[in-house]
Amino acid sequence: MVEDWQHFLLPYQQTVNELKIKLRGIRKQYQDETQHSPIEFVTGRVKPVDSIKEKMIRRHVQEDRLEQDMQDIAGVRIMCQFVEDIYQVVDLLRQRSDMTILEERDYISNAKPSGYRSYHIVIEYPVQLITGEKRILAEIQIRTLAMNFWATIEHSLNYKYQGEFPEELSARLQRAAEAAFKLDNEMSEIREEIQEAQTMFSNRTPGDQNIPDR
Ligand code: 0O2
Ligand code: 0O2
Repeated sequence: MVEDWQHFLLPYQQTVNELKIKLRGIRKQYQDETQHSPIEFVTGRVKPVDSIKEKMIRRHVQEDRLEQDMQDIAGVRIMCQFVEDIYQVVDLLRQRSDMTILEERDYISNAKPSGYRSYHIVIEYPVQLITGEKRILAEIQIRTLAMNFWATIEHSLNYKYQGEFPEELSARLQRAAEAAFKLDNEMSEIREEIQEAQTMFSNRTPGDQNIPDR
């Protein structure tokens, strides 16, 4: 039995915190250079203990195998404006020397039957503890804002229906996923125009925004 979950999860919390800071740092650097950032925002969480226990039962994970077999105890999510940004982020992550990519799962080219789309990367990340270095597995999910919108809503419905959606709802969710996919494609078509406008806007200093006096 894992007797002290708080103790067990501490290095995972450290991993999530460090990854959030590092990934948000990428966005800051693009902003500093007034370039379009492929990262819109970053969130992260340590999987709640109840979800860990539930997944251990569902996936037949033995407690002594938990660290190796449950890859998403530490999870960070990177949201992007455009599908193209996702692949740029993946390239950035592949070049980093502070983490090792173990697995990549492309649920964008291969959407899940539910309609779920995202790019998943499993990394091994070294955290420095007072007892020395520990290599922690973490899952990075990279998705567009539209994919995130769909996944967030589908996830909350999942809680209500415990994954057993009525057929009609399931079909509607699949159609909604298609619509989100179309939205992403439409946005990609006008990406250059959008980015030009965003760069122009971010170049303006507060003083020259020409806000009329009241
Ligand atoms: P700001 O100034 O609000 O943008 P923490 O790691 O403590 O900073 P926390 O509470 O752990 O944040 O939350 P989490 O879930 O890791 O990340 C939430 C961050 O995502 C917040 O940023 C939200 O503002 C940001 N966020 C959530 N939804 C959106 C969205 O639709 N668009 C954008 N641009 N950002 C979003 P911060 O870091 O708290 O700062
Ligand atoms: P959370 O923290 O509630 O998000 P498995 O859990 O067995 O399906 P596996 O093989 O370990 O998954 O990894 P996979 O499929 O690469 O990633 C699982 C995670 O992807 C899920 O975590 C979700 O965050 C997300 N995901 C996968 N499929 C769907 C889906 O159909 N809808 C939504 N909304 N999210 C999905 P968890 O375990 O659900 O945890």
